[in-house]
Amino acid sequence: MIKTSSKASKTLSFDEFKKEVLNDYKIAVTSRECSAIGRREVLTGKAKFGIFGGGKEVPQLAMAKAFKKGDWRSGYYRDQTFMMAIGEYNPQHFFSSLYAHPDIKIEPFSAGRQMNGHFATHSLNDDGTWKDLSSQYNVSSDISTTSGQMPRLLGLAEASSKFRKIEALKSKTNLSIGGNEIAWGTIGNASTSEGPFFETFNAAGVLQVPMIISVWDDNYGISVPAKYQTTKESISEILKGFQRDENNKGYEIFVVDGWNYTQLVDVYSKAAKIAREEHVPVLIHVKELTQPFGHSTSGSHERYKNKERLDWEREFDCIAKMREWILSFELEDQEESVFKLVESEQDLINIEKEVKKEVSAAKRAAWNAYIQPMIDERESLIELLSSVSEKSEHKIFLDKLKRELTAFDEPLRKNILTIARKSLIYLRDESSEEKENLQKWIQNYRAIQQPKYSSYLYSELPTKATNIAEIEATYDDEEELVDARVVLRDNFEKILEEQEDVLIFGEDSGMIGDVNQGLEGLQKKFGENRVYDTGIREVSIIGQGIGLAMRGLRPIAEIQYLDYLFYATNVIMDDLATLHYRTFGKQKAPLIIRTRGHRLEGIWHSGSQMGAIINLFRGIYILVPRNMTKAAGFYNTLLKSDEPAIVIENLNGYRLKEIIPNNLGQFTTPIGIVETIKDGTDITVVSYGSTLRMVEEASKDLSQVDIDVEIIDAQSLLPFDLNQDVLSSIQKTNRLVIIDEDVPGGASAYLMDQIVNKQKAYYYLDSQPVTITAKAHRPAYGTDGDYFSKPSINDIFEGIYQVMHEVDPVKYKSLY
Ligand SMILES: Cc1ncc(C[n+]2csc(CCOP(=O)(O)OP(=O)(O)O)c2C)c(N)n1
Ligand SMILES: [Mg+2]
Repeated sequence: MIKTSSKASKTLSFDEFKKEVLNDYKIAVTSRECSAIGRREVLTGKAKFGIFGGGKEVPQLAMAKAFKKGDWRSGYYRDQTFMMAIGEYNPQHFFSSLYAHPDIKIEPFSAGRQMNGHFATHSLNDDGTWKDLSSQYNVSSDISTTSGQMPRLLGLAEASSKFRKIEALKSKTNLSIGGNEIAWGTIGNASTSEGPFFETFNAAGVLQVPMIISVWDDNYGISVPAKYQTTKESISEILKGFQRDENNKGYEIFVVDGWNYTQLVDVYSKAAKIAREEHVPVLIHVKELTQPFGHSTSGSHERYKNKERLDWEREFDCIAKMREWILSFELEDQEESVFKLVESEQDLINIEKEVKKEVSAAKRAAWNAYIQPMIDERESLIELLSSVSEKSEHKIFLDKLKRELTAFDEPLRKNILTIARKSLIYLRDESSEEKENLQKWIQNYRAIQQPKYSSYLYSELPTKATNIAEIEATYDDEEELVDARVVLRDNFEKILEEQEDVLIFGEDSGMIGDVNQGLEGLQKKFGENRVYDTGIREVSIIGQGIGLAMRGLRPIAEIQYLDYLFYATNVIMDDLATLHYRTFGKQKAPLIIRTRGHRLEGIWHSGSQMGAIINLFRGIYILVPRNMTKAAGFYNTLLKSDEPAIVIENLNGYRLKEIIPNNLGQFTTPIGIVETIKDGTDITVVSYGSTLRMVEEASKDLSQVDIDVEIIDAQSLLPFDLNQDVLSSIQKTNRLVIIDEDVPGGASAYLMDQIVNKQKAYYYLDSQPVTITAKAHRPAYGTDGDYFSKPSINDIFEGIYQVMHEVDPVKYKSLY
């Protein structure tokens, strides 16, 4: 593997300098050759899609020189040269990812789960513990949404600031050496038009964190030129107001041409010094880049670039310019001897020829490694089909299937399995040992293949959150009733005392201790580095949390109200929820998102959109505690494990009274376990959050009319009821009502599917299962708005009564 040394700042002997430059040139040419051959692989059908780093090679060599072990990158799909230059990527990896090889050892970024150009390194050992992140290069896993890499970058940078400022963290040297690490962002010029870029940019200026953003500016975003993307057509021009000066902290801003190797090396070395030593954010606007192969394999840039631009791109191609520079380089010393980087052009031609051979060999090796196992698997199926067809009445059809399978020169698993599964249709009323072998083969094959595509959505380790057993809250003999927010506050206090890596932040979380005072006084006690205010910027609050968590800290990021979580949908859904899955379990971000919702009033503060949350955020635990003791227990559980979660506290529960436990910080609420809060015999009612209190109220009225409901608190929507306790309840009552305040078809439909289909409660139901939900519209404001929008106690009573009326219309006479 080729690798740059990172000695740019040292004076090199000429020989060393020459070696480094030629090695850099070789990396750039290797990267370009990969792009060219990669494009061909797609156009000839061996790969589905390709997006490459052509035209951006030279600045990435410079960035790689300044990038040290312990540093982090959060970038995008153009960075293949950087990845090669730091030694984390080679041509065989390149082709393996193009083919989507589903083996993490061969395609180390995502085991083929992501399209090519989405880079990552491994942060975790096989047992889930952190690797020594300080002594390795760290690349946070890329996502495809343009600028989606920015919010996380903020947290990756902020972590250095925390490791530098918080004394107790200084011993965690596997995570950081005194906060000396830089978080490096890369982004395309056009993607700077996105909100997450501007939000992150401003936040990093406020926080003064060691972050360097490189903008690779090729003047286009696919076909759309800068004049439609950026005011004044220049991101550095419009961000000038962020430049620091004597009076104000801010950014250091550099502008450099992307084809100027020596200037780039110089700028990157200066930028790194500023960020690393002073913890000042830096923008490097890298201009005059090109895109020699167009945006991706989906189209050709000749469609939207005129001849003048195409000519310019050929002339200013960064590798062509670097080549010119190498050829023209001459250095005279005092004795007037002349030093050259190459004797003649032939030296470079030799490098270029060697690269072509190497890349071509790597491509063949990657393809063979990808295809050979499938050819072997096909052979074993053909054998099985042959033996089964000999004894079958449907030999003609089975032989046809066999011929179809043989006809695939390069079979995929889809082809193999499709034929295998079809064959069972012909064999459905036959029995033979050969058929049994075939059935076993199919089941075994699926059991081996499916996890390659479906594993690691959540942790699969013994430490996973759902394995943390319940520890019940315990109470003094003289029970003390307090405002429920005090339970939370005192529990957070215990957490902060006991776990020095926990950081809590959000809008109004610091000085006033959150809008409901669940953090009251904690900033004072633990300092501004542990409990702190942020700007109003939900997207980057979550990004901040992701980055901090990826670097081994335990952030609790607060989103003030549930409805504002949706500002951060992209970053939660695309980044946080997929991180573990998309890295095949090699990276994690155990971020806890704290928010408050349920039963708020009005269109903008409904706090009810649970259906959206559970469907968009698979990969994150979604917890809906009914009171603050349960909520505190969830925080305790989550901090004993290492997975991301959203905890939704009840907004209208903070001032209700709860008894303060005497084992704060210790008791846990189990994840994925429901709780039966009232036993009953007639009907099982499943609900969660604030609605439960109304269900409890309604159940009193129902008992007056001789209806005895069993009430189950779901508590945890993702995952739901791992022990199938709801099923046991329905086996007793034979009836089910699900109640929530989401829209019809929202979380109640999910619960219905879980209970009736997954748990198979339909076997035990004697009445139609019913959902009682809010209206389909956003809730109107005010008491009456709420009454007519969300389920009321009357609605709950009548909904349950109606089920019993249908069972026994004589006993439970119609109300209307
Ligand atoms: C949120 C989002 N919108 C649109 C796209 C589709 N898309 C992918 S790349 C791209 C252009 C990006 O241009 P630029 O940031 O300049 O990067 P370049 O490809 O030029 O290096 C677009 C529109 C996307 N991936 N994500
Ligand atoms: Mg661009």
